[in-house]
Amino acid sequence: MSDYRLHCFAQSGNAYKAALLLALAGADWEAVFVDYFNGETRTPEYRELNEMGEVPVLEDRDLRLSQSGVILDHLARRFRDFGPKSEDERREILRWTLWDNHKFTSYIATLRFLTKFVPDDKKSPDVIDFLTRRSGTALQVLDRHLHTREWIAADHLTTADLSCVGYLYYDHEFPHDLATFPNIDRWRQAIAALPGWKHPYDLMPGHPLPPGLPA
Ligand SMILES: N[C@@H](CCC(=O)N[C@@H](CS)C(=O)NCC(=O)O)C(=O)O
Repeated sequence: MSDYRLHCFAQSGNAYKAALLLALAGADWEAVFVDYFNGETRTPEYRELNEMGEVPVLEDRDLRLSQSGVILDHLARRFRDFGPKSEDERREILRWTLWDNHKFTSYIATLRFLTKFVPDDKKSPDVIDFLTRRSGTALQVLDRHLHTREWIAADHLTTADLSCVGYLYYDHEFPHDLATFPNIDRWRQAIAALPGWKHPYDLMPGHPLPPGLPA
């Protein structure tokens, strides 16, 4: 049995945040596939695993954690890497992780879901337009922040970077060209150059989706 079990699926950038940390840390972990696109997270069995009905869930022996931010915090303590080296860094990591969950991943993930996975006849152009503008503003915020610095919250890679980068390797799947955010582009390529890095579709199960589900 592996040290860590991560309930995940390939299209989940929130799960990727945790999977990427495990991969970069060289951890002994296994992916447990969640059949999200066939409704598994809405089943009573899955609600037993996570009352919030969300992916990811991490199992570490008897501990069962949900919320990627909590999982990242836990794993950073386990591996003594990716975490804060001072009180200032701890606050900065928390600040950017909260921002990511509220203003960055939330908009980009929802925008990508609507544009890539919802059938054309069910798409709402107004909602897509709103989310494109909100996520564009958030991308500008992060790009400006990275103008003068290599990493988001410290002078080394932290869980704040792993949280914010969660959806940014699916960039051909949402309507923003990341080349127009040069600091973000440089930073995400620096993460992709780290030993152990893999694209989410190569790190977690479930890609490509079977026929009949959105491509
Ligand atoms: N804030 C949560 C978001 C998790 C989340 O939204 N996960 C998606 C998959 S990427 C999900 O399971 N959604 C199911 C639902 O909202 O019903 C986290 O960071 O873990």
